[in-house]
Amino acid sequence: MAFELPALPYAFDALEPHIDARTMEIHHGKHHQAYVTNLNNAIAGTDAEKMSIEDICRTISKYPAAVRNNGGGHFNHSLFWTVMKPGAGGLPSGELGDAINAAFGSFDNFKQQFSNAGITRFGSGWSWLLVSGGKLVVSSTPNQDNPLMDIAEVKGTPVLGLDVWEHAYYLNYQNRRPDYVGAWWNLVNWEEVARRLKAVK
Ligand code: MN3
Repeated sequence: MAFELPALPYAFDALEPHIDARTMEIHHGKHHQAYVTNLNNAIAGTDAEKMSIEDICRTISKYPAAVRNNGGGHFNHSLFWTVMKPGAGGLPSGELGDAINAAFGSFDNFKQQFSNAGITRFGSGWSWLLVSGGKLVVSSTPNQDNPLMDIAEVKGTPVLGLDVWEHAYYLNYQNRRPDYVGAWWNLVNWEEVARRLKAVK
């Protein structure tokens, strides 16, 4: 079965003022849709058609660049939409909050490390909070790579991801990536991050 664009779990304008409606409309309806379409074209008639996007990512070194770029794009954006929510942000609580404090010393340390990973990523890419070898760590990947991929520098299961491609923020923030990253923390859906962390364990 072909991969499909997942519906956004909120309206295009729901994340304003932090992310504007026009950016969301183009990002979801054009960029993510293109990754899905191009992925389906790239795997047409191959065994990958029967695989999950996660399993494709885990064995990505066996595939051509079109699968790596578009399959990564599909997985990454599918995660990205769910880890944001209108009126969210604040501090993670419960087991997730404890795990972040244990791994990074404090929430502020984590936030700084994760933000820097995105701000200092040259060109396009992502910053991640992931479980790697049983530990919570921060990493960054170029382009549409992700930590599931067998070619990733830091491998593991991502529970939070931030898109720092210019298409994610340019209309509103132009060259001010740090402002976008700073505003994005007001949207983090910690319940979804906690759910993903629990699923890893
Ligand atoms: Mn994007």
